[in-house]
Parts: sequence; structure tokens; C-alpha cells
Amino acid sequence: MGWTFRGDAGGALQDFNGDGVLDLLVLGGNPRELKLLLGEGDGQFKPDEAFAATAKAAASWGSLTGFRVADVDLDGDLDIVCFGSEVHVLLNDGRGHFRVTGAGLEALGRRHADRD
Ligand SMILES: [Ca+2]
Ligand SMILES: [Ca+2]
Repeated sequence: MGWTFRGDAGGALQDFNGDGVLDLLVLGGNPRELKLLLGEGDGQFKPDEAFAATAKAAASWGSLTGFRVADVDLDGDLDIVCFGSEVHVLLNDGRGHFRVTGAGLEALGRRHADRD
């Protein structure tokens, strides 16, 4: 795939698209980027091309330092919280399609993006 892990890369093994097969979310490379690899159920993973556009947006947020996986909107599927100079939340629609919310929350100094 032409994509190399760095020593400090992070990863999460969860079922993101709800098909019952574990998928792999990884943060690595230089510059760092997020990749979602969909499990095929036979021990192999294939890159999720649709996620690449989301990852491209993430790349414009500056250097990502990490992420956490949690159901932040309590709808039963796993979402992704990305950390770096900003904090962004990627909400899952339950089928592994993510949309960006919480855009531009500053990691330090401001609790909410109340910019009225
Ligand atoms: Ca899956
Ligand atoms: Ca969720």
C-alpha cells in the first residue's frame, strides 16, 4: 500500500461499518494521516476509499497527534475524536461513513466553539 508506520503511530481495531468484522483505523505516515482499513473477514484489510476524503480534510487541520474512538453521540456506533492543534470529531453514520463535526475546536484555552 506504500504506507509506512512510524514508531509512534496509533491504531484502533473496531468494527466501524457494522458488518461484524473488525476494521483497522491507523494514524501514521509523514505527514501523519488517518487511514481506515476495512476488515474482509479473512484476516485481510483493504483501504476504505471513501474515508480517504475525510482523511484529506483531517490532513488540513495540522499535525494530528492522536485520536480516540468512542460513541460520542450515543447513537450506538463508533465515532472518532482527532487531537492535534485542533480537536475534530468524525461522526459515524453506522455504516462507516464519517462526517466532520466539532471543526476548529481549539485544543487549549476554549471549551466550546461559541463564536457568535
Ligand atoms: Ca467492519
Ligand atoms: Ca456514534
